[in-house]
Amino acid sequence: PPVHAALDFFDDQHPPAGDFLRDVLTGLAATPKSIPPVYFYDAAGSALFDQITDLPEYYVTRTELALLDRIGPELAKRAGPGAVVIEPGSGSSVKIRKLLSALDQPAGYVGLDISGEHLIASCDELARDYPGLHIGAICADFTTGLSLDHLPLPKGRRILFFPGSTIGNFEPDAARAVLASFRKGMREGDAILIGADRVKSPQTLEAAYDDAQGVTAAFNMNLIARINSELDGTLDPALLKHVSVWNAEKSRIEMHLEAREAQQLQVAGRSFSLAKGERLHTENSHKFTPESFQALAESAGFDLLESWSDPAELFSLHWLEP
Ligand code: AVJ
Repeated sequence: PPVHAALDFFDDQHPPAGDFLRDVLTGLAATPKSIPPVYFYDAAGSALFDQITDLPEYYVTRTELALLDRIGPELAKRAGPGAVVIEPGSGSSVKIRKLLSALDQPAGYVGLDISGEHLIASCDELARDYPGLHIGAICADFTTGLSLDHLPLPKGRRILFFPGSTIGNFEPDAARAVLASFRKGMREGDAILIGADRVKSPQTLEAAYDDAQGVTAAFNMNLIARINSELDGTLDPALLKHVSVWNAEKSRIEMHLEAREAQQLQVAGRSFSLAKGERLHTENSHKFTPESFQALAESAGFDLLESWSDPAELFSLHWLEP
């Protein structure tokens, strides 16, 4: 592909496309039934997620943004001048702009995302607004590690930016593996700035994942629309109910789609049945205490140097070094 004019490099690592059909058939055949959360984010699902970040109940995004504003000067001090910021799974450009604006003359930015088109568009806009910054883009799946050695990155300390509590989507072993794979691509003196949502009252958490306007329900239900239209499914959304439940033992919010009554369904010509009350498990969002997050970071080979939280201790940002 042609290198985009505004970018220093575009490195297409050709991430294999997820196999939606295979994953749905496997998940529906399993007990309990489940569908992986990566399939939430088609165009409609991404638009719904953007709406979620503005909901009164979903404190996560606005709390992290306010925290980034507040601790900007401390982050600048920690990072020092001339840092190169690398963002695995670069999503909202609002957060990276806050970080880049806070830092002391950052030398470069590298966005990494599984969707190349979206990535180039957002790196392009950054290039327009930060003219002195060297900007590169990598189309890759961050869960398989970071491969940076062959790329023309500016010299300077590398700061990985992994906000949003995306790490909470992974079960503990997978979360450790993701962090450990980041560490492999890092050198002495590099750092990660990572967001992690905190354990809090089950009512607050359940409301954040089951809002009054039903946007999160629509986000969850979008999986059903995708299965019906892309995989020749026959699921009736009216027979399913969005549920969010706090699993205290596993310290996570779970989202499910629960059968309001017993039903048969077809996907790509295969039949499955759901008993009344049976659930399709669609997402886990793990929540951390300061101690549980430190344990996770250390198990992946990092030292936790500093943590910051909002005054209500809803959300934390952590500074890790290998
Ligand atoms: C994007 C994974 C951080 O877990 O809070 C929001 C996804 N799901 N509402 C989260 C989500 C339902 C979100 N993450």
